Amino acid sequence: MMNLSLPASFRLGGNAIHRVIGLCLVLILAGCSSSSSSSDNPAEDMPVNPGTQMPDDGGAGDPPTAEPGGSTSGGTPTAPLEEPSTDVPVNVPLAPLPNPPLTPAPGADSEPVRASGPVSTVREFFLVRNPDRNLDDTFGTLTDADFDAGPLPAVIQTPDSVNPLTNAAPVFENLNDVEVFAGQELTVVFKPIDPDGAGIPGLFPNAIPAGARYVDNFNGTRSLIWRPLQPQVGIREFTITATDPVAPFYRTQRTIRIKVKMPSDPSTIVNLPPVVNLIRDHTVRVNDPVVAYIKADDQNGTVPSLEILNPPPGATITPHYSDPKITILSFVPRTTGDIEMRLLARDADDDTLTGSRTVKFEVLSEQAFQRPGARLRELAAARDVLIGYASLLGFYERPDGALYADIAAEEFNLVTTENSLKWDLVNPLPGQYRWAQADNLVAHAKARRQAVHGHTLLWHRQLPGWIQRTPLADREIHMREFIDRVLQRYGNDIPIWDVVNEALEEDGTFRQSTWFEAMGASFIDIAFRQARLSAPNATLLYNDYDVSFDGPKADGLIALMQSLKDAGTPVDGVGFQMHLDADFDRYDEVAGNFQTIADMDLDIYITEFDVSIRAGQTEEQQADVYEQVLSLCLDQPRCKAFQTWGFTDMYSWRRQFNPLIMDNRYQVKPAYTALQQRLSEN
Ligand code: 9MR
Repeated sequence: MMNLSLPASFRLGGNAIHRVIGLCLVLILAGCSSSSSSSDNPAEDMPVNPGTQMPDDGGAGDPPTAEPGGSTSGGTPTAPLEEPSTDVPVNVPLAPLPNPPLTPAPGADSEPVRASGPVSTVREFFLVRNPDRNLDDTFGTLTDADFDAGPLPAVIQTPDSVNPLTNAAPVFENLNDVEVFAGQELTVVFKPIDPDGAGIPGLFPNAIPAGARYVDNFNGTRSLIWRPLQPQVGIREFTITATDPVAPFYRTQRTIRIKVKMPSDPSTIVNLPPVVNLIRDHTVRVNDPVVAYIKADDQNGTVPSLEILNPPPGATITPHYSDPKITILSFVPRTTGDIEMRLLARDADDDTLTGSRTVKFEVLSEQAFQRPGARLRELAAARDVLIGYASLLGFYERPDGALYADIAAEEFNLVTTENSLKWDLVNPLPGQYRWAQADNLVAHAKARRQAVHGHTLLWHRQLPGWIQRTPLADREIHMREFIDRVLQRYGNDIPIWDVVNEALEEDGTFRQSTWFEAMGASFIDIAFRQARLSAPNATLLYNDYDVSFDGPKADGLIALMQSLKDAGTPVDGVGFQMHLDADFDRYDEVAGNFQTIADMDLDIYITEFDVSIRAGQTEEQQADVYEQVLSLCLDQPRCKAFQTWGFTDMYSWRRQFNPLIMDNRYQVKPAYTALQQRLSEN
């Protein structure tokens, strides 16, 4: 294999597990700054202010069906490869994928079936759902033998700028694996120490077990407090990272194992009252079919019964096709006004234990949703720019699904798969595929003449547990097989793809990830090459956040794109996510960075635009940011699309900051009018 010697600073040296390697421009221009001044970091693993930057879904992320993603908790660390590749290959054709494949290709048993259950909307085609199968992820789960083998060693990440001889990595005091009986409360205290005495190391956890609390003790330590119940019996891992007080990207990661055992007397486990989930208040349109998925949950693992105390007239109640905890209520509101319902879940073992919730559906007339002026997609088409939104997973199973689908189709000519193509959803277990959500979205887009933007083939998040537990040496093939299978299915229907998402850290260095630790930076090149092979005509993008305005991350992006171009990697453009706040004003920097990317002969897509309204900020400020950034796109010939990350605040991942162009009741905000006006101007 022929390798190009890239500028030294782009080359990846040493063991990728133990080093965070900077990009050339970052090192040269920015001195490998470790600052992280992001305004809005949509990714999870921020070192500086752990805990404050977690993505806030506002409940928008989960599908209402019983098709949750796989575990995203860290898996069993595998032995690092001897020396990960340090060069990006140049114009090297990829070797054929192995035959037989490493994991089985999607088969007939993965094919979606026609949906039998009720849905809110979609008249143009038959909806499909995933086949009803048991998808328990036991692949590679931990055994007693793993637990008995003793604690895992620390993993230390050392940036180039740190000399371990003069600055020692943080250590954890008295941290061990633990055992607990279900029903008992467990407290694990994490005490990080800086051996140099330069201060108290920062701490951030990976994934916190459901029902556990991770608390700050305000003395430099944090605690994990957890009372596991029956469903949690087994062995799991909890990973925590300490950051050096002087160099925050100098990190020590420890993974502890927690063994949850069943007590000899199960009645010692507290029986918690059930709760009513999935459903909340909604605004709907008169005469639309409404379906409401209502889930009765019990943390003890039993299935509660559900009573709907005052259902709307003519409502039908249907069990869910595969999840016994979900009940589907369907009705068509024939008059405007409010509908209020009381929902009561009753414990299966003790019928005095109940949980309840009252929900209100506001039924408005058709006129209440009419918007003045021309639709955004008509205006955008006249400007030769695509206008897009990210579509909610399973929108057709939400109470307001009909309204959602109609407004989205009226306003946008491009739609991004917000969650429906993420790996944990599509391929939760080796050889098992769930295509229904994406199939439905693609069919809907076709029927409404929208192009689809595929998001995202490769990311460090929303990965199923099984892929994180695979040996490093196998990951390149797993990655290529996944890309190929998704593109084989959708390559003809989806013309634009985010091939690699968020490979850079805030300081412009490569992010430690399932992919980077196995292949070094060459995973990016390999992913693009595979994508080109599998979908030769698609537009292939690298997508990231906090790269539109100046800073080490933008420098890192530019260095990365230049290196990819130099290496002949088939990349066609950059997706600028742009999750901003309403006080944003760095437009000159954005225009400059757009131009730099355009000068590299790359297209520009504004992929995940939204503008949070923080304390003291106004909808007018928000509208101004929408207008200014749209202007930058219209003024830049290489800018092909302006895409917002959703369109109604109701389903925004940052719902509490109302970042989108319509409010929770589908009423237009000043930001909508600003886009309309700007698109109408010359
Ligand atoms: O909006 C998405 C949210 O519903 C998901 O729960 C979340 C899961 O990680 O991902 C959100 O979308 C992210 C996108 O895939 C990549 N860029 C950042 C977006 C916001 O977190």
